[in-house]
Amino acid sequence: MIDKVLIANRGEIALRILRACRELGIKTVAVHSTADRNLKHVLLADETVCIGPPSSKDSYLNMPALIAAAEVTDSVAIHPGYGFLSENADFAERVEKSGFIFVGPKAETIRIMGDKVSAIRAMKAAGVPCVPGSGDPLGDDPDENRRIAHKIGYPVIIKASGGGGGRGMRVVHSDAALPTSISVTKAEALAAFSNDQVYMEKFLERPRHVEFQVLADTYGNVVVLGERDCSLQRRHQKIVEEAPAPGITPAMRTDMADSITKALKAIGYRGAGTLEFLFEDGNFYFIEMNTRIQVEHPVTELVTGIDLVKMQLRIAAGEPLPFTQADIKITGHAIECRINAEDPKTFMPSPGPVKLWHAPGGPGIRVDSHLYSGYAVPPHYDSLIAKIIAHGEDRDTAIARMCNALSEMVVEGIKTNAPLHQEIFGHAAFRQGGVDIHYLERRLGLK
Ligand code: MV4
Repeated sequence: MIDKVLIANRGEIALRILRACRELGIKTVAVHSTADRNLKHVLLADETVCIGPPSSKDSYLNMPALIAAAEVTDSVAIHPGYGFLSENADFAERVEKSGFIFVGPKAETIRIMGDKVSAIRAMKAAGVPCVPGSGDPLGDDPDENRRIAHKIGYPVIIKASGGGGGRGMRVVHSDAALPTSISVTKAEALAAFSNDQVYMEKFLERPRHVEFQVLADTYGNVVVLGERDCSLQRRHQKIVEEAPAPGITPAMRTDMADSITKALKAIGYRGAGTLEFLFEDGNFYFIEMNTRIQVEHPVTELVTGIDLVKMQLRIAAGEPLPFTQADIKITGHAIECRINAEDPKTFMPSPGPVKLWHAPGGPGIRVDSHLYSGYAVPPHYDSLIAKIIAHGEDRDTAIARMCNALSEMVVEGIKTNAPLHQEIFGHAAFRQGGVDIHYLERRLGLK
């Protein structure tokens, strides 16, 4: 096993990684900004290194500081968590060139998936269903672009190849709007991602967001751990996620697992990953792949019984997967609520000292949080302070347990979005299951 892991992240995921390391007997190095000296995982780690001032750019995104911290602590591997440098191919490359193990796929794979045109090309070539689209990047000929749009049929969506996660996209409804939409998206893409490549897809009007979790080892073994429904979102920020996705049949799940496995073997994928699909009228359409552990990984852990973060570390250590696809069973239903330090009505961040924190508990409740009474939520980073995850034999049981948990939880001193969650769990459409990606914004009267 790996002797020592440097955790290149903060907050709840850094604590999650530290816990996985401890279970595996791996020593931990916590790196932190000057604003994060009192983070729970920093207080628990075997060693700590301050890597810079509060601004992420100078600390958690500071590659030389992270590599130097790995060097001075004799770390063997670096776990990037999610966000920050987790999907930065240059970072993965520098980590490996410096002689450390990057807990994730090869830099080359991260690069392919970071470029959405090449990601779609790789998946399509292996038979994964994709959205009807241009396939190739769009050129400068307006007549040719109009022909592509007609073949696809309006409405279409122009997306930046270097984008993803909702950044750099524009919906187009007519020939008249097409040339300007393409040139504006290209200009924005160049400014935001230093890459002006854009592509075109059919715009799906009311899809659900359903994503599949995968694990692959370094020996070509791939396992698909079912799917999650992450449709409940606002401004591309997920709020509630669940597994399995309502209405997805075992036959659909098996079909998807077959084509995903084939594709990931073809590209030599390694580690944990997530393939994002839009799901509409009974069909899946691949849109992008995330090459990191995701915020919502616990719902998959609860329905499969597999510890994804421990598996990431074991794969990085060169162990083969200890199970096959036939061993994977989906048991019951799990739902996650993301608790953010924010105003539940205005969504404005609400950092500050936590006067009191009572975590919920009871049957089927898991809490992933770095909060403690007396901790001050800094204003510099993401506002996620806790994930409440409820598991039960069926969806109704998971919902009932979540409602108990939300009503038990106490956070005093800062505002949280817990009241928004309470409201959502009262909605008949949510309780029914299978709402689309626009449901929450429609329901909040934001659209
Ligand atoms: C789309 C789409 C409709 N049609 N692509 C937004 C985030 C990025 N991952 C892809 N996104 C979308 N791509 C086609 N062809 C609608 C969205 C979309 C969305 C997708 C998933 C979750 C939330 C979303 C919110 C708005 C738009």
